[in-house]
Amino acid sequence: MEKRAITMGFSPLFRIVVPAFTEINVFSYVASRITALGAVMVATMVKAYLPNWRVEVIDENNYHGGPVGSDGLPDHEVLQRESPASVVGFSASLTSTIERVWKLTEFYRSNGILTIAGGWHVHYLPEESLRRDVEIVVHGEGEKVILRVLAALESEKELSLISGISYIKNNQIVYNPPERLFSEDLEKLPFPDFGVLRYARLEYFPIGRIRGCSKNCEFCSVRGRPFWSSARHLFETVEYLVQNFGARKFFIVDDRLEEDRQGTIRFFRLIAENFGNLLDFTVQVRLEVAKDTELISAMKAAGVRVVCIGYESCTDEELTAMRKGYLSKDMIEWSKILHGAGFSIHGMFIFGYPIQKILNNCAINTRERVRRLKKFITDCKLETIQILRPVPLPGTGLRSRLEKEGRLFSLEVVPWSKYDGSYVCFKPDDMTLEDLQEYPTRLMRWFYSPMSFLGLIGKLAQYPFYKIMGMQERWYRQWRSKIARYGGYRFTKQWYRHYLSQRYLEKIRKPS
Ligand code: B12
Ligand code: SF4
Repeated sequence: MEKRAITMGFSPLFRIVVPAFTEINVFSYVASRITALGAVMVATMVKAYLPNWRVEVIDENNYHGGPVGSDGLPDHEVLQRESPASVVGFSASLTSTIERVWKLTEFYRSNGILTIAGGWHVHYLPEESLRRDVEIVVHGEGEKVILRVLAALESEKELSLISGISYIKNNQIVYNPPERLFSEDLEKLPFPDFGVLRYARLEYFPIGRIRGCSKNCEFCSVRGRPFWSSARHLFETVEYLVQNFGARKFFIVDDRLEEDRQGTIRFFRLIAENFGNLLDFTVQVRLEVAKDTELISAMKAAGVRVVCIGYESCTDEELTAMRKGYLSKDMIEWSKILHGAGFSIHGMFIFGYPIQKILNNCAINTRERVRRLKKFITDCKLETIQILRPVPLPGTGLRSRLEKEGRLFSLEVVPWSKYDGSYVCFKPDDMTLEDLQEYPTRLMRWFYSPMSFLGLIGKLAQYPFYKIMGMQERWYRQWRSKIARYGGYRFTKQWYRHYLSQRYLEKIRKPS
């Protein structure tokens, strides 16, 4: 496709779809209250710079009150009948949602609608989507590229002049690489306009300042030299969202706040000076941040309530194989420091990282792994946890390693939709298939036990005491984590029932 004519009325509609998680997942709840910042940013740009276009974002994970089909998912036939889109874009970062993207592109394309997709999954694997009804793949940041693509389509100009896209021409893939994955001038981007969302209810507003990451964890697909906007730009974004959308709770999506330490401290100080600690921030940081007293106190003063920490493992061998960049020695101590500063910790773990071949036949007995992890989680007194299996995501060192060793299940056996951390996707080398599939769930069920309900009742009963002592804030923090824990219990139970009904292990055992 070099040129593509599209049906455009007087004011064409550009719809962006954030595809549904088709599997129940530990993130399903939060996804129904937040949205994808990337999709909103791309839509915001179109709204700001192409005034003849109308734009909307349908987030299928945060979708309330819109038309739904018999599968319970948004009904795009009705959506299209109600407001016909000329071009439909897809947020295709998450591998686990790519089959849903293909299902929808098939529908739209068969109706003559042009389809575009952007995000990490299609960036690494453009061809499989281009061969399945995605007409244009956008690589890297989409804000500027989308303006060029829509303008070219409108005037029927050639796409070959646009960098950062790929498409098919004469049955061959044409790839025009982006100049770089992340731009230096994030400062010039408009504030995210969440008014572009249709049928969504936002509780957490995703915001961000830093893109890219200078670390190199083996399991992660985020690559690219990091760039950031100023602290003031993010502060003004918060002000804008408070004033225009009544926002109170924010999730800072930056992978590592510490990437620009000075800017992050400045941002939190600006927040504290102007809002005190009235707003509520959830952030992602690396555990070593505990050593940084200046950053910690700035975060505390600004109202950071929850820190999400990718612990990944408590075992040195696994941390080494993952290229995590630190060992287990100080991890419990650092967690204590973060608790001491008043943060709730959401601990993220990967169970059963494949280490045997990469670490010269080093093996740890599965029961020993389980014992160590339970002890570690108890010692760290984590408020909430997630324990997932290693996922060989496209573009990661982990995937290439397992691919070379011939250990990946084919996509016929384990389709992309299972790449969400809840399912084994490769043949383990130092434990059985059953252990890798079962133990993370058993650990989750151990943590989120039925006793969590009693914990909730107990906390409620303690309220008068905390009030008399003037410690309501502490009580509230603990109350929130009890609620989260009870929610975790209910989720784990529901997920396990769903998992058993699929007979997953039987299916993947067959071809091995
Ligand atoms: C916030 C976040 C979440 C939120 C998602 C909220 C939401 N609805 O989006 C939550 C916490 C729910 C989440 C969950 C998970 N996540 Co997550 N998450 C992120 C994170 C940290 C930030 C994403 C973000 O907002 N970035 C900022 C925006 C501005 O950038 P962007 O999204 O890349 O968008 C730009 C471009 O991609 C492009 N673009 C994007 N969409 C579109 C659409 C069009 C039409 C166009 C033209 C362009 C375009 O333009 C955008 C603007 O420049 C990323 C890491 C990262 N740095 O990307 C991981 C990341 C996306 N997550 C990842 C993963 C794997 C998961 C989980 C599976 C858990 C896990 N095992 O780690 C679960 C998903 C559960 C499931 N069912 O599968 C991976 C995805 C890799 C992959 N191939 O799947 C990432 C990349 C991190 C990693 N470790 O590699 N995640
Ligand atoms: S896991 Fe976090 S620190 Fe590691 S490479 Fe990915 S974004 Fe960077």
